[in-house]
Amino acid sequence: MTRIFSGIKPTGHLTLGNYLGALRRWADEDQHRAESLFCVVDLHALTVEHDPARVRRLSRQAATLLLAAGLDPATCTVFVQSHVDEHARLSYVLECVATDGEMRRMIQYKEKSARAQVAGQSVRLSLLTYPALMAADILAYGADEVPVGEDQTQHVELTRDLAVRFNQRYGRTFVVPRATRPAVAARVMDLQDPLDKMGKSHEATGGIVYLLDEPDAVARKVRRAVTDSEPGVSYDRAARPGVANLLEILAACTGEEPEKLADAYDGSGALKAAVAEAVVELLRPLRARHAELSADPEYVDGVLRDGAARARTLARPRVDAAYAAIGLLPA
Ligand code: AQP
Repeated sequence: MTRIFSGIKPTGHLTLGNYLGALRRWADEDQHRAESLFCVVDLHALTVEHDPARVRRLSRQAATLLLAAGLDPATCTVFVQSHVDEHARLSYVLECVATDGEMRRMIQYKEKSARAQVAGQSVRLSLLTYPALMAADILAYGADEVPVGEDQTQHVELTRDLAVRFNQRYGRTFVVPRATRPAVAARVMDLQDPLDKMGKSHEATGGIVYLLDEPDAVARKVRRAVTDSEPGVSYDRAARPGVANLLEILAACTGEEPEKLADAYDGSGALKAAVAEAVVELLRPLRARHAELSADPEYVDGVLRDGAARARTLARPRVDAAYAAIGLLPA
């Protein structure tokens, strides 16, 4: 049976980008068609400046949102990365397979290290080595598929390279995984800066729709979305990125094609009103379920405990095999 692994980083409140690019597909499709593991990758949240209490809070909130989005612990495995030691164990071995040049080529490293420098912060070594840990997350489970938004494709490509290289040098140990992307909304853009992706850790929040935003806040952010001075509505990502982003969000909410939707609106005001309504309705059940689950933290903790136990059982033999293959004496 196909195995799927994917994760979400508790570096901020989850956004509409995270939902349309990842969570929704995990819940509606992936968990039903494959043996799936979904993880709150909290170790990755330590690669940038962070407040420990906030990371703890956001980790629980992310896990609760995964369940609110429809992940069913009876159907898939939901857990927290730091609860399963195999991720960190394998990460070191993969750092011994990866090269410095490969890590420095990663776009996220370039963007986030530049942002840290502008903010006068030092760049953590773990920001550079983060893709090795991400590769370990995936390879430990023998995942065939990794459903991700567009921004994570490069990291999955690197994971493939590391798996192939390890297998060639030390004997076949890892499944070589592939990234799968959603048909639309693989890259939801910031409503205030449609050339930049909607990212949960960005400081300017005016163009970011958070999953737990009040409906009024969602509508306000959409109404204030930056578009352009062209009359009418047309779908052209390069020439009209703001309008295209709104059309793609609406397409993801309604299941229609962005090109077709463009014909249905004669101005950006009407388009924004439709997007605001569609997003508010999309998020309504998610918010309601999140409120119910938040009132029962013991249930969420129990799901995470059971999930980690199952994940450990799946990961340990493969990580032990990698240790043996690379030349480490069995304990
Ligand atoms: N804007 C986006 N559009 C579509 N998909 C997106 N994803 C993230 N942003 C968008 C997808 O969500 C999943 C989880 O992402 P992550 O937690 O691993 O972090 P990220 O990819 O680095 O995204 P963020 O939200 O922007 O976090 P920060 O600001 O901390 O870097 C992934 O499948 C991702 O592709």
